[in-house]
Amino acid sequence: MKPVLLTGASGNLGRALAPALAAQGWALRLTDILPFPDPLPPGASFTRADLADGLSIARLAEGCGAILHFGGISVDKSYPEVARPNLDGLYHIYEAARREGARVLFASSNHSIGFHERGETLDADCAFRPDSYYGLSKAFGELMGRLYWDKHGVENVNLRIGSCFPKPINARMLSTWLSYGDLTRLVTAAVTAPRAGHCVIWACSANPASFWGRDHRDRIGWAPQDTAETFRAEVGHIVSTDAVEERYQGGGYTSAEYSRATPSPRDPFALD
Ligand code: NAI
Ligand code: 15L
Repeated sequence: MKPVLLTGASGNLGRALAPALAAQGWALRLTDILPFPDPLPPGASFTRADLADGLSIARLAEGCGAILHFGGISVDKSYPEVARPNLDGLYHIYEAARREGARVLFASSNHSIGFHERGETLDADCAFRPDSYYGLSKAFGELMGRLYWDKHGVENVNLRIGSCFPKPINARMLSTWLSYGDLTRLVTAAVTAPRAGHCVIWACSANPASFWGRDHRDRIGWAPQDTAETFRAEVGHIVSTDAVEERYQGGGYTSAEYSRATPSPRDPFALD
């Protein structure tokens, strides 16, 4: 198996994935703008680099069979803060993948579709409804994957991650939670599947309260094994007092800096 490049290695998900994937015998190249805070897993190397530096990303990707792109701004921030790492950085990742013939796994987010209402069950081909500049950068990333597959045959698996934390911390996460174990199995399936093309996966555990329906998981042979339901008694009562936050799938990202005079009408045929 060729080496695998993992960006965002020093972040929460990178630090969970690095030892789990190394334990499977993968040769990992870890990178982040911040130092890697843990002992290096066996077979892994770490190089500090900025995603905005295309030459460094190109060098790091040399000879790699897959790029797990988890680096960048991971929360709601201003446009200038998001643009370089999440837009320019993504371009550097895709250019490197094109040169190397590598498959890209992109850590997309539910915030690319956050302004869909919670009562809807969405399929993966639903309209993008970003709830922030961050969510917009994730929609851009998924579309970058569409372009590079259609034009250059660069395979890419877009993991539209819900909430990936050790456990759910509020009622919304009973719908959106992804366990670290399910994430590791998802990444493994996405890298090792014989063919991926361009696909989009709702990256959440087997949550009965999920907002999400059909996607391309059968193509890579992944099915989640954990469920947020185990935590219902612990967190099911934890809701906010903000009507906008509670109405939309993206939660607090939708209500942040919300300045619309009247809420969007519920009628899907209204001019909203
Ligand atoms: P995180 O913020 O802990 O990790 C992101 C890492 O990217 C950080 O270590 C940071 O130093 C690095 N980074 C930021 N700017 C960079 C730059 N210019 N150059 C190089 N590295 C840079 O986020 P987390 O939770 O680990 O998420 C990982 C990925 O998964 C992110 O792309 C995030 O958007 C996505 N995601 C995570 C979700 C979650 O629930 N944890 C949900 C949806 C998406
Ligand atoms: C995300 O995209 C963020 O990276 C993460 O920090 C959480 O806010 C998550 O979405 C969520 O929606 O819970």
